[in-house]
Amino acid sequence: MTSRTPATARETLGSTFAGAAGGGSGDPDKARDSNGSSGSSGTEGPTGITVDRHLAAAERHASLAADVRAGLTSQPRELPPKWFYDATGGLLFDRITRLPEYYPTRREHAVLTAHADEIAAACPAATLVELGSGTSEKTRLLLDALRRLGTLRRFVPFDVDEATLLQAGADILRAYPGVAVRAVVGDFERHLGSLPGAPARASAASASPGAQPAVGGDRRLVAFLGGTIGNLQPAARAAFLRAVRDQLRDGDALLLGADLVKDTGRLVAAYDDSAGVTAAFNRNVLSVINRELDADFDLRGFAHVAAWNAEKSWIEMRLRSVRDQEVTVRALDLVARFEDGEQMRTEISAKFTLDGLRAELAASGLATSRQWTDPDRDFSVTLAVPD
Ligand code: AVJ
Repeated sequence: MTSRTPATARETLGSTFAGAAGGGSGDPDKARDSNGSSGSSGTEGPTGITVDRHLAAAERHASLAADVRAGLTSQPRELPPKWFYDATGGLLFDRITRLPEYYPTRREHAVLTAHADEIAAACPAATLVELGSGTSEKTRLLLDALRRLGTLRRFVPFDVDEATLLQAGADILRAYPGVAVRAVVGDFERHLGSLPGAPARASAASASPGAQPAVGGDRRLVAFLGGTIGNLQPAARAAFLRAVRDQLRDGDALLLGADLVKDTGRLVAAYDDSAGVTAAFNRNVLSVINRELDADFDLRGFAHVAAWNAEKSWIEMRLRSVRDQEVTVRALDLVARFEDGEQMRTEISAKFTLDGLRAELAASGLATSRQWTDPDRDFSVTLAVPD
């Protein structure tokens, strides 16, 4: 794909992905300004996929370089989890979701299967936004419910990985004729302000966030599923939730999937499966760095570690150097020496309580309207609205 700088690039892939009902070239979105700040119109027609890029390839590369430099030169060393997800990482994560030990995906699926119609009734949205959408599989349960209700008009998948987005968007377009797909390539910690139909907050609404009513067909349901919120540290979670809240108007809602605290043995097993898929997923971040930054990590030189941090209430994944070794990252002109036994953290996955979630949401200006779990109380889904 073309990479354009610096802000948003938009492209309508009408000819490639034209929907059955659309004819492919008449998307009124195409004429809008690149920040999507013209608000939602009542006339948007179903067409192909529109792509908003907030993260051009060059910027993504610079961001990876900065993260790796900071992570390898700090003590203890640490890499952020967002770089797991290249094509291989995406496939490995897909395999993780089907592992017997990895319960979150199945449990969340069960919650959404049981309660999608209630969710849709509570927020009869025209637009479903999905943050960190990946392959958008669970999304279909929500799309189906909104379609049954007759309110669904638009799907907005939001992800860092453009290839995944386009694939998922094309699948949805085929399965839901008449629904417009507007994909957003971005980092949900940085580019939330550019959701389609977002209020022009900078000028107007800072004094009364949430005060702009989401009239009728404009209503948005913003889903953040899978427990990905657990990848963020508490301060980053608060900032993220506040940023979401600032995008929500009256009538809009956030649907948050979050994993719950449980037996430590089950938690650790979910991140250290017997087939070694999670270990391969963990080491894959080293392959990404090797390829993108011309580094020479030997993947056999690092062992997978999963540990429960009770004080912080999160699972930590780490990579442990199995010998003294030296790694060169040529693109950064950096040599990193690892001691035998040294551990580098690669992910946190926080686990929550139902009360704790409600309190965190409230602290960010979000009132919980409904909260569901699976029968075993393994995983939670919370619906929250601007307070
Ligand atoms: C995609 C962030 C929800 O934290 O459970 C799975 C990622 N890491 N196994 C999680 C993951 C190891 C996953 N999230």
